[in-house]
Amino acid sequence: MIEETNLLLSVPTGLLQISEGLTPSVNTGSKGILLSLVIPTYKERDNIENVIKILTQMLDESIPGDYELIVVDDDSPDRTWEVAQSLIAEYPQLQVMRRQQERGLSSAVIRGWQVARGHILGVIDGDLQHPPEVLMQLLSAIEQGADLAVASRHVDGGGVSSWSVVRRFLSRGAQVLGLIVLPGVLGRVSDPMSGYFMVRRACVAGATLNPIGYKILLEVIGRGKVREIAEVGYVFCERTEGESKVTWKQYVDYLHHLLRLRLSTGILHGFPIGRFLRFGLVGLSGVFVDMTVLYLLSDDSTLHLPLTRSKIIAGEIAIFNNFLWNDAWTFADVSMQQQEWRQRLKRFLKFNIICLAGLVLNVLLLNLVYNFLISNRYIANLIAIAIATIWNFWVNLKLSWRVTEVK
Ligand SMILES: Nc1nc2c(ncn2[C@@H]2O[C@H](COP(=O)(O)OP(=O)(O)O)[C@@H](O)[C@H]2O)c(=O)[nH]1
Ligand SMILES: [Mg+2]
Repeated sequence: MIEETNLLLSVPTGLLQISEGLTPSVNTGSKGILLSLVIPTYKERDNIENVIKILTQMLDESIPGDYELIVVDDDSPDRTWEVAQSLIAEYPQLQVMRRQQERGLSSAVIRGWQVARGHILGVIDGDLQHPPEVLMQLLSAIEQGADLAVASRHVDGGGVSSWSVVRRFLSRGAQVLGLIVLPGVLGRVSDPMSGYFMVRRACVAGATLNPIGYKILLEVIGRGKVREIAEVGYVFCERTEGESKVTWKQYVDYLHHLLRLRLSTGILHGFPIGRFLRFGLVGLSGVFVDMTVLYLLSDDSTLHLPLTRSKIIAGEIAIFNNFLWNDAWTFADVSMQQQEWRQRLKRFLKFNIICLAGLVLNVLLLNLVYNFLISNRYIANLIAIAIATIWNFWVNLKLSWRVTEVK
């Protein structure tokens, strides 16, 4: 028999929006806690008890009383919600929501967060494919300052146990496609398809999230206010009970989701426009440095060195000039976190290589544009410079001054 205290959570309706404040929960009447972990389930009858048991053991050891587990079940025909509900007596941190009107993984997670009381909101699959041990690493990454901590299959210590070649290919293909459509979102993490992460409530509160699709992380990064991201490697385990709900529909939903995010967040969303302008100004200063050094070295009235030699020296000094300014100004926030001498040198070498590649690109583009598009060499050169600058900027942003330093 189910006691009165073991009632199901009522399902929020209306917009998929998470509140800023930790208003006392209608169901429990108590105030805020550290962590709310949502476990979305659909036909996980044979897994749910184990999941709850393992998570409770771990969390009771590290943050006793300061967490809650929220199972959000979509009215599974195998009555997962009922099994979960029967566990509440034994696991007082557990709450269960049974949704009968809505379906879908993303909206399940959001509905769970809507009733959550935690300052940190998390999600973990209910099938034990997400190793619970990683949970504490995610939590400590947030406690150390990250806004979002993502369990990733694509950083050190990460992987998939035994996925078929087809599924690996589809997963990576989806990621590459997403990178093209939404670089500002998918480019920020190594595993944007991860369904195992934690985020500070403050970063997603107020945003209206979208229910489409399987990939709630994309919504969080795309619509939330997430600055620092930490990643923790994990191996996606084999399922031992139940089966995956991923079908072709999820891939179609994913495309739909990408396009919706793209359209609703605007073409420049995620593009660091201020940084790009600073980068452009620094580039301009480099032109003056280059010109001045070239004059000092090669002019008849000065040192009168051969032109090529002078230009190589002038170019390299300009690159050095640009690096110093970019490191101290354009990307100051990033370099401040990586001040070691070795790290600076590494950035400089990367910057140097990328700029040289940019020069090659510049020459190629100039030829292409001039020969095939516009027969005015100065306009052609401007176009080539513009494209090479964007390339230089973007690659340096991603490689030399990584905004998301992988922890
Ligand atoms: N509430 C809810 N949970 C879902 C739904 N689809 C999948 N899940 C749960 O989401 C988690 C991941 O789903 P799964 O099918 O294992 O995906 P896979 O691990 O990528 O193969 C599991 O805990 C599922 O039970 C859904 O439509 N609603
Ligand atoms: Mg799974």
